[in-house]
Amino acid sequence: MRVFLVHIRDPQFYALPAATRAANGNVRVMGFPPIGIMSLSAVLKRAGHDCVMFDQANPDTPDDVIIDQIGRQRPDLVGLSFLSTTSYPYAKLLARQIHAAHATVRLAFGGVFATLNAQLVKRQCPEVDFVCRGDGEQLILDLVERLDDPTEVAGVTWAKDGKLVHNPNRMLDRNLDQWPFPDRESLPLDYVESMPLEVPAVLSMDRFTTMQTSRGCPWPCVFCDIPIFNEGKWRSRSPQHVVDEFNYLQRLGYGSVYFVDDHFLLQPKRIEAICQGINDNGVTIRWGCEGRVDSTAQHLFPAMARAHCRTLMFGVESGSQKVLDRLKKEQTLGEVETAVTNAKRAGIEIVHGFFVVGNPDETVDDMRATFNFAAKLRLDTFGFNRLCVYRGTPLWNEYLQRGLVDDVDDWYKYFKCSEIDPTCLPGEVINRERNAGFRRLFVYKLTHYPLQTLRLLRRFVRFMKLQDVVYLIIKPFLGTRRGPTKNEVLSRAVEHASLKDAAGHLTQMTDEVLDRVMRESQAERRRIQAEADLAPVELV
Ligand code: B12
Ligand code: SF4
Repeated sequence: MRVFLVHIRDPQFYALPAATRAANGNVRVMGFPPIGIMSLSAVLKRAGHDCVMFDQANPDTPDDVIIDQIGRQRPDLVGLSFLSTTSYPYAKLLARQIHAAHATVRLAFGGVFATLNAQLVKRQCPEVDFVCRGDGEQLILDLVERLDDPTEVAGVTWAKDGKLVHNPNRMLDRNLDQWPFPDRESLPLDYVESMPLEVPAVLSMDRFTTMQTSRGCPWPCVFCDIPIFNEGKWRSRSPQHVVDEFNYLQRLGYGSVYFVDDHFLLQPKRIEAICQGINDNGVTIRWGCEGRVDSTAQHLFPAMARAHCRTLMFGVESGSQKVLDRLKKEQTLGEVETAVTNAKRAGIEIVHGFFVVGNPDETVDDMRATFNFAAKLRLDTFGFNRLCVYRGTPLWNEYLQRGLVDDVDDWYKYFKCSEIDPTCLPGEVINRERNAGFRRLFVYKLTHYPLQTLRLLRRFVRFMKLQDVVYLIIKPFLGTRRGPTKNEVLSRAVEHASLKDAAGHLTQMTDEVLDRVMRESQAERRRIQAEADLAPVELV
């Protein structure tokens, strides 16, 4: 069988650096590689199938090229993979375009959002034959064997004689070692390692990729989809399997890896064995991961640093215990301080804190406490996002009960909580407090931790345009801006607030408006890209 897999990109969450091509001719993308389709491609190829991948970030294969290739190569199945609410509109559009051009080609959707909303997605996108739920490895193998009648394929939502059929869930497979390493080499793209800051902070120009060593997280945070997607379970690969992948990546010349695990820090013995294996095998790849601050593996932070763990990211969320409890984060401010201090003492170079503002029942004092707390912590970098609510999460269910959202009308929409929940502060107040908080935080950092701050900025200056670094520093002092400049659009960040707003609005448009907006935005991106290709090379 021949399968096409397309990673749907939300343009708000990746960037093409001004120096678009690497020395090997590959296009450079500032963003994470599409490890979902890479995992499926490896599985399909091992089983003897033919698989061609596309990443929508690749300017050499825009949608019309993908559609054209479908016509030429006639795949038996085209799988569209996307992560979240904000990428669903793009998946929907491409599916419709493919269907319009090639009505007989079989289409499948997969990923977290599709999993959690499978029946609704199938109803809204009748042109998509199969909405695939949960892990895709065994599912896609089963599906390609039964494209004409997927009755026996667990985890698929489809239609028979015009009626929706929701096959039973697939049993969660705990044996993750059985799958081959992702097929990273078949896409002609080089991914650039960058931090999710307001302006993209390029960390290195090493060959960069992601790895998944575990799946899931068994905590109950009200805003998070992960426990539902993984049925509250945490599953992991064996240390040996992870170390084997590190060895393999080192042979391929990768210098930097980020784990997309939801909670890497869960099992001390496993972490210890991975670190030991990395050192014993002489692996020098630098890596980063995320985990909870109440991890019992903190005594291993020094071992992780020795095994080249460079980045550690914590979901701090808030500096108010009241807000943490409201979010059911099940962590204390004391635990946050301890974890950050331990990580810095252990020599982890970049310790990042994810924060959320605009939470239910949060007051101005709570927000101020959050920024003051962030200032005191020895964090190197921060992200302060507005809390959003996604269908499937406990918060969504609470909002349903409170009548703030409607499951029929709102399931595919991206809402900041403050837009719909009267117990949140109004948006203007949140933004005002956030800007003021940033300013206080930055001044505090510069005066209390000058070396730490300057070291980090020096790292950024190595790979970023000076004007971007300057912008990163002065942004909190600028007040309200009018929107991104062309340069910012080009080298723009994963966390760019105004673009994220645009992404949110996009999820709420009618399909007709969406179609027009998409065409215009694609034309705009092509135009900007054409200019960028002519611009002088700025990255090393
Ligand atoms: C890494 C990551 C990112 C990265 C990079 C994403 C990328 N381009 O690869 C960045 C930082 C950019 C990011 C941004 C955002 N993210 Co994010 N992200 C993740 C994270 C942590 C891991 C994703 C991953 O790589 N998984 C590993 C791969 C192997 O799994 P997978 O892609 O799901 O694929 C498997 C299956 O789903 C299935 N499958 C997938 N596609 C297909 C297709 C077919 C045909 C089949 C059969 C099967 C199949 O098979 C694969 C193998 O088993 C997830 C959490 C999670 N655990 O999923 C959140 C997550 C997906 N993100 C989330 C969100 C909300 C966002 C943002 C909107 C955040 C924001 N407000 O700024 C943005 C939007 C991103 C976008 N639209 O592109 C939410 C989505 C919730 C929702 N309902 O929308 C998640 C679930 C996190 C959460 N805590 O709730 N994210
Ligand atoms: S600890 Fe992190 S991954 Fe786990 S449920 Fe909470 S937010 Fe989600």
